[in-house]
Amino acid sequence: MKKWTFAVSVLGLTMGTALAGTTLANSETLNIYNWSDYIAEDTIEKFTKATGIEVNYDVYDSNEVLEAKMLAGSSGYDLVVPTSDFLMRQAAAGAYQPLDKSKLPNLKNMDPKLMATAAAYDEGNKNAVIYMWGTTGIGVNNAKVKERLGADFALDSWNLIFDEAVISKLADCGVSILDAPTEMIPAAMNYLGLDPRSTNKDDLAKGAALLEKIRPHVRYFHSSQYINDLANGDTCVSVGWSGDIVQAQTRATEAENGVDIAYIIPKEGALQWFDMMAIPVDAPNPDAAHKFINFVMDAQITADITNYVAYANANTASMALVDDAIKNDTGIFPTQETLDKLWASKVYGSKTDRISTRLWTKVKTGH
Ligand code: SPD
Repeated sequence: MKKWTFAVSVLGLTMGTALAGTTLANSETLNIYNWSDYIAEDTIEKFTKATGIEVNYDVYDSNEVLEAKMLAGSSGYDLVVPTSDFLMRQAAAGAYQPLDKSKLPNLKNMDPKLMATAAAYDEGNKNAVIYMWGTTGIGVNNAKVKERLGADFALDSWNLIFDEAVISKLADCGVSILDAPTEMIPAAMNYLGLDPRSTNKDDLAKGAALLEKIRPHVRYFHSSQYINDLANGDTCVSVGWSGDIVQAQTRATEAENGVDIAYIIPKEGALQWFDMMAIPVDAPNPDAAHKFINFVMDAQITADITNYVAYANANTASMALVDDAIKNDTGIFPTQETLDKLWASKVYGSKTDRISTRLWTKVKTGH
C-alpha cells in the first residue's frame, strides 16, 4: 500500500468541513462526503478523467456527524456513505432519494448475497449500494502487549479492553477506543453475556457501566487518530475498524519502525457493518452521484480501493483483481467460522438513541 496524501489538503478541505451555504452546485461538480482513509489514492483523479466531473471530497469519522448533516438537510453533498443502520434511520426520515438503477449497469458486479444482507436495512436496495464492509475489533502492538501480559497470554478476546485486570496493565502504553456509542456499548454488552443488539435500557446501562469502569485506563476516545498512533507505536491497543488497523500495520511496515500490529476479531464475536453509498434527497447533482456510484462498482476501481484501504468489498467481479495478501487476510475477509460469530448493527429508534447518547456522554465525561 502506497502512502496517500490525497487532495484533502490540496483542496483545503478538512474533516467535518460543511459545504452547506456554499455555491458548489453545478453540473460538472460532485460533492462527496466519505469516511477518512477510505479511498484509493487515484480513484477521484480517475473519475474526473473518465467523466470530466470535478470532485470536492470531504471526510468524517463518525456516523453521528454525518447523521446530523443529513437530518438538517441542505448539506450540499451529492454522495455520502452512512453505515447501514444509520442509513435506514435517515432514509425513514426522508434523507435519501431512491437510486435510478438504469444509471447503474455495474450493479451486475455486486454480490447478490451481500446485497440481500444489506437489503435488511434498505428494502430492495432502493436507496444505497454497498461501498465497503468490515468488522469492529482490536488492533494490538504485539511486542508491547506481550511485554506487559506475558508471551503466552492469548490475544483473542475482548478481555484486553473489558477486563480491568488486563486493560490496567496496558494503560501505560496507550489504549484507545472508538468514539462510537452504537458500537462500544454493544461490544461491552456482548462481553457481559448480554445480547449486543438488545435495546433494553437496563442492558444498555450495564454495557455503559462496564465502559465507565475501564475508562480510567483509556487514553482517548477517537475514531481515526488511532491509525497513525498504532503505526508509530504511540498507542498499543485500539478498538478500531478492520481496514484501519490493517492500514496501521502497513504504515508501520513501510516506515520500517519495527512496530508489529495485529488485528483481532475477538472470539466472543464482533460487529459486522456495511457502509453504503447513498444520494441525499436534496443533492445538487444526483446525476454525477449516480455516475460515481457506477464508477466505483467497476471491478478494477473497487479492487483498487480494497487493495489500498484493506476493507472488504461486496463486488464479486473485483475479487480476481484483489491482491492475494488482502484476499487471504482473514481479518479483512473473515472465515465462515468467524462470520458466524459476528453480530449485525441494530437500528436504534429515537428513544434508544437518546438513551445510548446519554449513557455515552457519561462514559466519556463521568457525568
Ligand atoms: N476509515 C474508514 C472507516 C470506515 C468505518 N466505517 C464505519 C463502520 C461503523 N460501524
